[in-house]
Amino acid sequence: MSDDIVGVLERELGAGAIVGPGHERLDDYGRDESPLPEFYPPLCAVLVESVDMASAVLRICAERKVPVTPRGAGSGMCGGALPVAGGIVLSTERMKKILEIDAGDLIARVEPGVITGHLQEAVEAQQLFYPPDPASLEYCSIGGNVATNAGGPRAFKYGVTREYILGLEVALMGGEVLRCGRRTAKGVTSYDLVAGFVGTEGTFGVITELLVKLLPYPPAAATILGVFSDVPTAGAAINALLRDGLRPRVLELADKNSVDYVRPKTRYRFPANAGAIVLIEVDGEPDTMTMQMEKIGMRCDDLGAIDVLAATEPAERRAVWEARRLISPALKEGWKIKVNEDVCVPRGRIVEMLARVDRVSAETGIATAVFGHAGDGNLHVNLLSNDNPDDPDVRAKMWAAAEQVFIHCVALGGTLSGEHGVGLTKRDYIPLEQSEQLIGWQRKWKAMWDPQGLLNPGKRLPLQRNACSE
Ligand code: 2HG
Ligand code: ZN
Repeated sequence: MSDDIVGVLERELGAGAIVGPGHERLDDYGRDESPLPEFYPPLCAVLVESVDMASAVLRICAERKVPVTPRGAGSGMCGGALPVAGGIVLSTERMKKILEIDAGDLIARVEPGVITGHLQEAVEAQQLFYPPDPASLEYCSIGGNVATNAGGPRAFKYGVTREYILGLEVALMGGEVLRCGRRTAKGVTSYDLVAGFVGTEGTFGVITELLVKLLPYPPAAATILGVFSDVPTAGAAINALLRDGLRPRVLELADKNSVDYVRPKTRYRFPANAGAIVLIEVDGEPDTMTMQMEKIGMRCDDLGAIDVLAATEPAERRAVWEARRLISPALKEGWKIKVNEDVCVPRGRIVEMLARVDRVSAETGIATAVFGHAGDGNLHVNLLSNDNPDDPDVRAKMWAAAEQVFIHCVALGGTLSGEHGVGLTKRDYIPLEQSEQLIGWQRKWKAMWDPQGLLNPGKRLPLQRNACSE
């Protein structure tokens, strides 16, 4: 690895682009929102402002065999943006321009550092809709969302990020720039490289521009809160609503622990007797929406809800959603250790998965909070502890419990991650779900884009013997 890489980058890109040794912010680039106690300071972070700068960084680093870890807003929960192999961090945080919003073509063209919530506000001002709504939407970036193929509550009706990415500009290791995809609503002329890049967590290339698909803004939306006495009844109600064929835009669950931790932090008054909450949101034309609300409310009553509350006013809905998005930060603040998983099971197995999480908690004595996108089978299983986070035995116990959760999830036909990605934290558990053959083909695919293994090394796939050092 070149010793003088920081000096070379400074000369080529200008000192203003470099957060280098001794800079008070450098350590920030060695952390993200994952539950890892370690931090991995890079040699420097390069804050690129254009595709040309990104391409130059990737050329310089490839020539000198320096590892590069791409980074968006650093809100990832699996260590995907941590420079575990050293080298440099390539941050797109300064690439914040919304280049174009076209209401006729129903597309937006944006840089990767645009904050997802800002994109939503900008398109909403033109009566347009960008549905993916990760809970971190106020601070995560659209480039990071593409890198992880982020989901969110509205994925239940509208699908995940991949469904909204029509085209990408990607800077590749070595400096080549590739543009793939299309501006049209349909198109099958080439292999679908866009889909191939989405969700690769910066291991294939660095996204420098995106063409995003938009929808017309739904004329009206309303939120319903089904209050249940316990999680099994709420889980069974979710399954029954799914079987009814109802398609609200959101079908979320939050257990008692999740609600109790967020309660003091939010303006929304959750009912005191809530043992579990089912959060449902409908949208559409006002009259059909009202019909849907009535039907869902009545069904919740039939299915054992102790209360059904409606939030139709924008201010009240904002308060509900603010509360929902605060669950994860509230738990993080409330516990010394929060190992959060995002397993996803087939919809028919939700109730069973919830029961198995309870079993893991009873067997290990580890507290849990479960919430998230239950309608998609995507459950945020949070393992919580107030033991010493620096004690390796404590951490080993937490990860052993997480492994049990993974094993149960896979046994039910599920997958380890529904939306947060693999990064570092799930990398070594992949063989629980995937065959050697499947992992082998993914290694070949990765090697095609990054033959020297320098781009975000040590992520996404289990380490091979003699692979990069950590
Ligand atoms: C959410 O849905 C996020 O709130 C965070 O995906 C989940 O902290 C978590 O477990
Ligand atoms: Zn989530």
